[in-house]
Formats: sequence, C-alpha cells, structure tokens
Amino acid sequence: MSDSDEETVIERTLKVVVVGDGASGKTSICTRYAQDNFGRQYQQTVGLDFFSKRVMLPGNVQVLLQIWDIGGQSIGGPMLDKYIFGAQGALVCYDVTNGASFENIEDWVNLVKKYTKDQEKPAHLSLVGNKTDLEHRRAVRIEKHSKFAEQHGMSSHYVSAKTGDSVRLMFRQVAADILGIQLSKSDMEADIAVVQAPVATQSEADLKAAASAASKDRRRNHAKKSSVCSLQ
Ligand SMILES: Nc1nc2c(ncn2[C@@H]2O[C@H](COP(=O)(O)OP(=O)(O)OP(=O)(O)O)[C@@H](O)[C@H]2O)c(=O)[nH]1
Ligand SMILES: [Mg+2]
Repeated sequence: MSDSDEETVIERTLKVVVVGDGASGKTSICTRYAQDNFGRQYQQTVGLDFFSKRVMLPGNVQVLLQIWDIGGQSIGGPMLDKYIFGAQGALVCYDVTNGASFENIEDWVNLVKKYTKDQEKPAHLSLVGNKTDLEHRRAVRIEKHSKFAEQHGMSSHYVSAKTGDSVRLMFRQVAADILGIQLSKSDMEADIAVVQAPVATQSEADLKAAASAASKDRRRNHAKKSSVCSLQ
C-alpha cells in the first residue's frame, strides 16, 4: 500500500435522531457532546434542534454526525415521521431517576421502527439511560434496562450530560456500530471523559501555617486529660 493510500480519508455523513420523553436530557446530551456545555435550567425543545460534530474512526474514516434533537412533546405531533425519516441511528433516551420516562421508551422505539422500516437498512437503535450522576435517586433497575435493550436489539449506554461521563464514547460507539467499524480498547479509552474535580492548591506559607497549628493542637491535646475514648 502506498503512502497516499494510507492517508486517504473516507468521509461519511450520518443522521442520528435523539428521542425520548421531555426532560430526560436529550438536549443536554447533545449540548455536552457538540459544545462541551451543560445548563441546569430546563428549556423545552419545541419541534427540533440540530447539532453536528465530526468524529474520526479507525481506518481514516471521518464521520460528520448530524444530530437531530427531537423535542419530547413531538410524540403526538404531525412532523415526527419527517424528523425521523432517513435516520441511520436513534438514541432513545430516558432519565434513570424517572420510571415513567423508561415506561415510555417502548412507544419511542416503535415509532422509530415504523418510520425507518422502508429504508435500505433499518435505523441502529441505542438505549440511553441519562443522569447517572444522580445514581442515589435511580428509579430504573439495571436489569430492566439490559433486558429491554436485549429484547429490542439495541446497544446499551449509560451517560451523564451533567458530568459528561461516557457521552463522547457513546456517540463514537454508535457511529462505529452503524458503519460496522470495530473500535479497539485504546480507541474507546481515548474517549472516556475524565471528570474534573477541583484540586485545592496551597502555597508553602499556607502549608507551614497548617503544620504549625496541627502541632500546637497535638501539644494541647496531650496536656489535656481527655474523657473521650477513641476506638481505632
Ligand atoms: N443531574 C442531571 N441533570 C440533567 C442531566 N441531563 C439533563 N439534566 C437536566 O434535566 C433537565 C431537562 O434537560 P433537557 O436536556 O432540556 O431535556 P430534553 O430531553 O431535551 O427535554 P425536551 O426538550 O422537553 O424533550 C434540565 O434541567 C437539565 O439540566 C444529567 O445528566 N444530570
Ligand atoms: Mg430538549
């Protein structure tokens, strides 16, 4: 193979729709992915919003992801079939803290299947549990999620638009799945978002002052007769 063959970039464009109940976090997932941003304020999507992002896959495949973020309220609307038509992938989202949003997933899956059934290739379906940062408020059991994904032949994902956890990885996996490209472990690791925690940095003077206060404290405690029994 010549050098020029190795450098040839194959360009592909994929339409991916993002569906699911209102407030499950679809716009937040898209905003996190395309703009690396997150807003706490809920602003309902009326109709739909568009996002796009390029992703490079193994084999020099450059994908332009066209992401159609469909407002949850569109479910009974006259435009939904047009929004979904031609999608190669569908992210069907629910909120892991909201059982009702999971119960409605089946309706969304059926609609995507119905509106993409005449395509050459049916849309790739992904089940997305969002808001994993609120794990302590989880209302949908992991087994339920896994069983549903398996029954409907969907890929399975858990993300947090708030922290960014697994968002990039999910879009990359979906693009690769649609194109039948295998991602290696290192490909996937490159997309695992490192969740930033603030690190307190202290000056040398602060550290000296803290050490001196601690040592004074120790001396004071030693001199005092303590009535507290500490178990170690
Ligand atoms: N804690 C937490 N909150 C989230 C997360 N994702 C979204 N939210 C919040 O959930 C609310 C709804 O998010 P949206 O992204 O607007 O929901 P949506 O699915 O686009 O809703 P519609 O446009 O009505 O269909 C907002 O207040 C977000 O800040 C998340 O991962 N964690
Ligand atoms: Mg929205």
